[in-house]
Amino acid sequence: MSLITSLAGDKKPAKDKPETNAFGVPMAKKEEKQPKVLEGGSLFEYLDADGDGVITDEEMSRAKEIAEFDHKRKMQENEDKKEDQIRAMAWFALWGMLLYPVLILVTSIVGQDTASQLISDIAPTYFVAIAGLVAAFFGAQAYSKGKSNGAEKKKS
Ligand SMILES: [Ca+2]
Repeated sequence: MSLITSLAGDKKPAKDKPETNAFGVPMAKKEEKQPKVLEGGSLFEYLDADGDGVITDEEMSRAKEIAEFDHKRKMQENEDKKEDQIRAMAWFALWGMLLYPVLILVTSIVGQDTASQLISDIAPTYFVAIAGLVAAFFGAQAYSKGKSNGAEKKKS
């Protein structure tokens, strides 16, 4: 009995002594269940939507949802702009095709025979290139339309 108590007594003071690291500096006691605190000026302060100083799980997940939504909207806007750009380009190409013979006519009427000859020489290349461009445009349209239709059908 006495041996047991003396052993226990020996152990106790060692436990109370502050723990030191390899350099002999006492380490701060680690308290269990310490609340987590954001550092000052943290990037994630905005997550505290109601400003009560606590970032709840709900606030965290909501912020994630909002971020995802913003990202999706940005992507859609980008896609929209891209489509507008391509459409404008296709119109420009079509107008060019339409006005090309007129240009030849105008230069020949004005008397710029060399110019009209040069433009006529370029015409075959030009028409093939533009036809390819417009065909690619309509092809891409049909493809993406079919793809989005397919996705909608899969959803429903
Ligand atoms: Ca909060």
